[in-house]
Amino acid sequence: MRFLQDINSPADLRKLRVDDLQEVADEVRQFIIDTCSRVGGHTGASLGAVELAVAMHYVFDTPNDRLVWDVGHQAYAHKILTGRRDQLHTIKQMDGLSGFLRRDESQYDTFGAGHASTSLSAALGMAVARDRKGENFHVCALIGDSSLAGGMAMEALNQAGHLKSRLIVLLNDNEMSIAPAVGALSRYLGRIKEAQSYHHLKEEIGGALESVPGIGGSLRRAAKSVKDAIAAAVLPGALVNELGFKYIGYVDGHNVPMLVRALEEAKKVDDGPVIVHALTTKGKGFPNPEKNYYAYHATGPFDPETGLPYKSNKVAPPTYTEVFGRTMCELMETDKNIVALTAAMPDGTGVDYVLAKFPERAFDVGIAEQHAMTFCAGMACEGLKPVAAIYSTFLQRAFDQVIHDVCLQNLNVTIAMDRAGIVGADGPTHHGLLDIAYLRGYPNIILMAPKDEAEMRDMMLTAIEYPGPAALRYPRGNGVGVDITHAPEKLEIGKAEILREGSDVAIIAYGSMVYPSIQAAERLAAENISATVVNARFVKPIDAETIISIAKRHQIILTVEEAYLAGGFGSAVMETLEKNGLLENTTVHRMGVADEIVTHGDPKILLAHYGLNADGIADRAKEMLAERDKRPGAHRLKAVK
Ligand SMILES: Cc1ncc(C[n+]2csc(CCOP(=O)(O)OP(=O)(O)O)c2C)c(N)n1
Repeated sequence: MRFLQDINSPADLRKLRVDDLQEVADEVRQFIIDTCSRVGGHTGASLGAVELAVAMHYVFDTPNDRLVWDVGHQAYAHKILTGRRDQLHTIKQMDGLSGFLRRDESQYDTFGAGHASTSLSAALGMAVARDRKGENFHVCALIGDSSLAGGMAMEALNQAGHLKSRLIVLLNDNEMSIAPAVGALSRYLGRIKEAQSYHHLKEEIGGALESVPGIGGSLRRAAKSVKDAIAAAVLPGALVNELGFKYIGYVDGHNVPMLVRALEEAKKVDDGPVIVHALTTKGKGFPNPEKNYYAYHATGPFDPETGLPYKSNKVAPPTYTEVFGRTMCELMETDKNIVALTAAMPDGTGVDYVLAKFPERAFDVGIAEQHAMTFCAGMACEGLKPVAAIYSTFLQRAFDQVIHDVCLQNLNVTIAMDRAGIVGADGPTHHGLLDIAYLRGYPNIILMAPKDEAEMRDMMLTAIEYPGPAALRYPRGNGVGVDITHAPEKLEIGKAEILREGSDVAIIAYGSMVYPSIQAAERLAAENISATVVNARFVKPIDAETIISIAKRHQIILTVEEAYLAGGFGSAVMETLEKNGLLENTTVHRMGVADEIVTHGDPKILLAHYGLNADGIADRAKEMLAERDKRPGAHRLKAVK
């Protein structure tokens, strides 16, 4: 590597000649491939944005000028160029670099990210603050074509055009989300590209016509007016004229000198916002000749020669996502009113199975969780049974739509929350730890979590058949390996399942914590401690009858959930006990995630940190018993038992 080992900050990059930058980009690309082939990551997304990162840090005086990356999953080159090259191999691992951007990781990460479509709003805020303070730095937001279609980005575009603040938007247009980009905006960007190639083509034709002896001039004039009429209809007039943006484009997003020139031009625009439209290829340089865009976006470790993932010999049960997708297909076979929906995550949610089997009854709405929910509400008004599969963390975006449009009107919408709980490597922006708390406090909706993939199938049917709103949460990763060959069955709503009867302690578990609780009970049994284990199934309506009867039979209750404790499942159990005057004689301990930011890293380690595994639960039960025995009058309590 000729340049990269000496680039320890963007200032080092800026000492180079423009002519050297393409080679720098090549070295950065190779570095990403080498590193990601060992540790995995958002390989394809980052490979597509290498030249953009090089050009931006060359043209802008970072960190004085502010670069704001949307999502931040594509920013590996940015990390490499901003002093984090030698830590890139730690990306997404505990105590290592974040997979996204974090203000506390680097002064070059001007705005934390992880969820899409935030960059324009944040950048506009910075630009307005700059203007108010009379400062003079540049603000440049980098956003992908799919994230640009997200509601927030559209709202920011609207305000940016109105405010006329100096703001540069670099549009990374690769025609891809994680799956192929969808929607009218994507088509519009396509039309801009077509129009401009048409422009070039027409210029060539025009030149050829002109050379025709005698009539060349008039032929050329006729061609020009036709060209203009067509071009006026399709060129980026809407953005430029109506929204108040200037437009520079399109630019080859893998040609650094061209990008440098375009961004230098953008810097000169001092009377309002400007869009630089760069065309890129996702996964550019990825060592796999076959176009496999799903794999390009993010990968595990792979063979750097072939680009193929390393095969694991382990036979694992299907993932919850896969079971969801396949079960949807089964249920849709018999009920024609069921439709499926994803917000830009077809493969991440299993809706890809449905899109393949029932293309007319499955929708990818793009990065538009808010729209997704209200779109479902509309379909439910007309008698369809929409099932929206959205990651728990991304559903946060659609909170008001769930409340105001779905729950308030008591509509038959099912929400399948994938990746509920600790997700691991993607970290704080992606953990799905809040959904119980944010959904539990409003009437009409029913909330459930399966203990395993078979129960998940039952819950899917239960939710869809329930005439009002229903949501189920399930974790990232593989099921527990139970038999899923039987047809889904409807569950009794609000009814828990007692899995094991004991007398010393009762463990009431929700969803993913049921199996670890059973294992904990087995460990306790080996030490002569007898534990009751309850699979709560529902947090709303909660099974008050079972909880009351458990509280009457046990002095010690442990609740266990893979979620934030505040407002969560344990809180619901406490409320039930309080309502029934049972708190006084019962010691309750809620196990879950404390009120702190959960870092990224191996989910097993993170879960263990919060005691959310068999050992942690068993240990907590023993501690509670020991505490009880230390209390005055403990012998009396024991005797009563
Ligand atoms: C609110 C939200 N929904 C979904 C996602 C998942 N997600 C991460 S990257 C991505 C695709 C982004 O596409 P684009 O903006 O075009 O950038 P590219 O990856 O193509 O560079 C999606 C859907 C997210 N991060 N945030």
